[in-house]
Amino acid sequence: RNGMGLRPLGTSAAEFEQDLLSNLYYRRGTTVESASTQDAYETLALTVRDRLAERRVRTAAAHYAANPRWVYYLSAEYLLGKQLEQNMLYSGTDRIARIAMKQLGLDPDEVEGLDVEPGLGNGGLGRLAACLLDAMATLDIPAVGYGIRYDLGIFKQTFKNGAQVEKPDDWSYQGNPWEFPAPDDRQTVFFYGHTERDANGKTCWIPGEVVLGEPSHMLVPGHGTDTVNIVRLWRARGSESSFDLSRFSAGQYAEAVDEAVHAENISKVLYPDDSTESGRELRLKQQYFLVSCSLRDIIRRFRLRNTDWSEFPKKTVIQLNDTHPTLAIPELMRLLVDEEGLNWDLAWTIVRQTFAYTCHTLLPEALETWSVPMFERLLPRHLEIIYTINEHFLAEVREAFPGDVDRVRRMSLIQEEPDRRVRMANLAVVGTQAVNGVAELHSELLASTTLRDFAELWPAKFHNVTNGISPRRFIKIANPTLSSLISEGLGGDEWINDLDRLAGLEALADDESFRSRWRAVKQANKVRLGLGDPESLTDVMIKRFHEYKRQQLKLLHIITMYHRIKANPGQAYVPRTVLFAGKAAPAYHAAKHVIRLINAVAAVIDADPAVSPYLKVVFPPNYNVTLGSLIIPAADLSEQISMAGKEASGTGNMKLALNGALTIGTLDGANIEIRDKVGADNFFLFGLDTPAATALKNNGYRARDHYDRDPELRHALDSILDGKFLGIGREVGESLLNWDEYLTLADYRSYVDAQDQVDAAWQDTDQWTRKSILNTARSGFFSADRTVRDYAAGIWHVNPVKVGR
Ligand code: 26V
Repeated sequence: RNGMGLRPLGTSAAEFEQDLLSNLYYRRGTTVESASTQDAYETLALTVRDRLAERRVRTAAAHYAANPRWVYYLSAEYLLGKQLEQNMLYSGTDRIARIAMKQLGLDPDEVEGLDVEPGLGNGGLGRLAACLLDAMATLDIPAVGYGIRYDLGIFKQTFKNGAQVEKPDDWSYQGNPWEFPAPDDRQTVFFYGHTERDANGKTCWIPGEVVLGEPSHMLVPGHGTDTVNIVRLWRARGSESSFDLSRFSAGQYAEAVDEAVHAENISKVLYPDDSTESGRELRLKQQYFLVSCSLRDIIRRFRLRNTDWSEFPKKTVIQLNDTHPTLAIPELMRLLVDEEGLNWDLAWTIVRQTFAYTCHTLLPEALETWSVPMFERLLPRHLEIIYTINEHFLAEVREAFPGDVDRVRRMSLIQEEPDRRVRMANLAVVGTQAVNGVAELHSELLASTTLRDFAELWPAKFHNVTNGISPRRFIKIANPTLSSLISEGLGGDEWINDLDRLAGLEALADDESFRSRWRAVKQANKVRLGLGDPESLTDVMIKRFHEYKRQQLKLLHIITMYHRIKANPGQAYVPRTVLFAGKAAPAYHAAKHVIRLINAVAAVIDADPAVSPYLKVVFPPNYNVTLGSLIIPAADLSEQISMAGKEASGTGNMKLALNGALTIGTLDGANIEIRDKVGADNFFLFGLDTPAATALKNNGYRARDHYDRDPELRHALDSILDGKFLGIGREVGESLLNWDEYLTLADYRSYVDAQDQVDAAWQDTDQWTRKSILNTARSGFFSADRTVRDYAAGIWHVNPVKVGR
């Protein structure tokens, strides 16, 4: 019996089968004879979930007893990926669950196929949040993730005539068996209204709208440990007072619920633009909704064991995932000063000690700012608080840099020209004890360019924490056959929680039979993926579409190969399958033109029998964690070709290297660290580095010079401009030739030459396999476990809490 006086759940297939039957009957109200596949799926999910529940209860008890320092991760986005497979692995039920299902006459693959991915994020930032939660649980760090439970996740991408068409992603219309509703912990959130000062000079906010935040949570189990943390997601609801009773009684039913429907819009949909600031009021409302609910919940939890506010920063660190949750800084000031009656200076000391900020970009257009009039209407008290923070802060700047008015203007929390806006990144730096970038180059560039003034004022505040990925999700689960081979090679599976142990594979890189098995696994993964010839070099570029990431450059290379094959049809070429996957923001027209052109080029090549034996371009729609997990294990070549200085880190680059793909890449983001680790011989480097790219732009870059000088480039661009690809892509060609913001043409020759080296290397099969093994063997550093240890030691100063029996 466990601590709850309950019979422990069985660990045999027979017991699992009994529990399936019982859950099917009591939770779904049906029997095996009449169950639908959906009934079977929900029942399986509940039966697996039950086996984590006991660990969750023990975790909560251990955390309560320890009253530890907590990490609270605030993020507007989480890309958790499908839950079923992961939870079967973490609960050790994968084998018995399948046996039990077969015993009941169910097809495990069909049943498991109904698991859906909650797409509550855009890309790298959202997936990083999920990987860090996984690693925190695995390392027994007491942590809670807070986010928004969007009704509609990232749109579903479809293609119509090769163009991206977005469809809504109603991911939970069947319900979500992984979620625990927690209605007792609901919170009240206020918007609009005005502020008033009472007789004692105390300020209070008289709000104009009330919305409820309803929490539910999903389990975040650790791997190989008993810890089960949670991620708590908030959903907006109209408050009772938002139902207009007089209208309801007068028979105007629909009108009576208008306000409630309006309130529920707050968590209706995820904003799908990553890296361009949208500035919409609803997005600011989402951000404040997340922050207000989460902070009240954090304080509620603090008060379970503590009374004294001075203890708060000792027991709490709140990590801000980019600037999206930065309103937490003025919100905590408001709670401490207006509601708790602390004096300003004490409150500010507490606030600054509590927060830390991770920046995920260098693109100036991605730095969030909010128009002051809009901000003031929605959050009048927060604007006053920001003004006061700014006054104190600018006094500090003036003291440190007397007479430097331009610096004061640049560092102000308020932009004055051309219009008045609140600068969220500045607020995030001022209100936190630590700021970090996500790769070494990125952190250096933050301190030397984007946030330079702040780094000069507070150099010790700036840190680097290089991103990492969950080895559970991205090799153990995504690539089971390679994982088995690795475990066999290393004589155990401890490497999954201790990724540096992959170094033990180095010796096997020279073992002929190990190499041939390694190749066979890659081959089988290509067959599983089912796109293109498994014998061909599988060349993948999988990421959001953005001009700075330069899918256009990959496309120019493909067109160049096409022309070479057309010109010399008799020759032997290295057969390639080029795989693109990724979404473009719905309003990002330039990126959508690139998507359309890729699909057109794919069709033209497919229809050309002289070329199609050597070259195939495939573009499966709707890239997400699930599709990525199928593609990554099948990849031979990883395209990481952003303009140097633009990609903060990249994490797909790490997933691909870990799965034995070789990288062709620029000296950007974490590519630099990948190359350092795997060795320059096992990485195809090309292109301008950041100083050279910056210098070129400053000295008046002319894309057309490259076009004029390089006949192959000219041929490729001309064919686009002449409409050779179904008449598609003129916008892409013209933008490259006339402007080329991201130096695509400047890097073209170096890129194509590097691709020729790729072809040459591929022809030496043994050498290629050796390099592939070495990529895996030397990728241990990119485990999210290492990333979390870096945060824990350098920024959070937290310790693990072991969950006892
Ligand atoms: C920005 C915005 C701007 C306002 C509209 C909505 C929205 C949504 C998301 C974002 C964040 C974009 C930043 C991002 O995803 N950065 C990526 O973070 C990865 C994890 O650190 C990193 O590997 C990628 O290099 C970086 O692009």
